[in-house]
Amino acid sequence: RDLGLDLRRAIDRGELQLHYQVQTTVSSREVVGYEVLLRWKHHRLGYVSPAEFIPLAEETGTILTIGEWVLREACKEAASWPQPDKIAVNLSPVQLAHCDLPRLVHQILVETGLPASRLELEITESSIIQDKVRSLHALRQIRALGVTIAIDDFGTGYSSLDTLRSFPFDRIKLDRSFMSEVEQSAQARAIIRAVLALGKSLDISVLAEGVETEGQLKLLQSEGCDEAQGYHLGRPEPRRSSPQADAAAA
Ligand code: G
Ligand code: G
Ligand code: NA
Ligand code: MN
Repeated sequence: RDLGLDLRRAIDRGELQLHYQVQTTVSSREVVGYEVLLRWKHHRLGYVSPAEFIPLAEETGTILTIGEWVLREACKEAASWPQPDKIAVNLSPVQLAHCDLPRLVHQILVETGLPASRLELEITESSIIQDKVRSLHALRQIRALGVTIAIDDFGTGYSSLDTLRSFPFDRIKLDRSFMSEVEQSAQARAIIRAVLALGKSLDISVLAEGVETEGQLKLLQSEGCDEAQGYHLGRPEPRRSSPQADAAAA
């Protein structure tokens, strides 16, 4: 059967859902925002991983429709929250290459009433490399709206430093592969330290992804890392959940 066709119908069938994963400060675990993670509950197959259907959506072009839906739903949802937490939305390179993206982002912000400063867009290095001049132009226009831009999975691309030089990112998201090795590998620790120093000198905040243990969090704290995200702080969940609210309820 045709998964691509099913994906095109997924929005109308109500099979797409947004999950939210909390991002916190390292020192006091205050909420800094939530990353939106898309989930597809296929009517027969059950949950299909985004690692599987995002590439499919990119190949078929369906990602433009899906990406717009995600952005609109995420902004609508965040605008309804009692606290002005930030919402971070992943962007596909295909969306970035599409010329109407700055206009679409502007339109959705106006439509949903979400202040631009509460929206962050996460992009990977590879999405810039594909058509650099055009991508950077689009990113500058989006940033001029007051939306912040994070570079995702930092450290896994082949030209991280060149990317940082070309665009004034607001946040570096250090790839979770460094975190998984941090307690065993002096190299991983050295790289984290170097990225933190880089962030400080460029005045870009650094968020460590994939924090799964208290030990990893302690280590980040001793290295002076600002922010973190990972299963230890909160799993992606259908509704926004705050570690502080959980603590207060306990
Ligand atoms: O949530 P999970 O770890 O299964 O996500 C797998 C991959 O899918 C990650 O790389 C994540 O960035 C990506 N992803 C999740 N939600 C979205 C989305 O809304 N848009 C895009 N483009 N990618 C997403
Ligand atoms: O590529 P991106 O960083 O957007 O991917 C986010 C993905 O990472 C999501 O699929 C999410 O489910 C997953 N994720 C979030 N926190 C953790 C964690 O602590 N450990 C692992 N292994 N994956 C995580
Ligand atoms: Na991301
Ligand atoms: Mn990432």
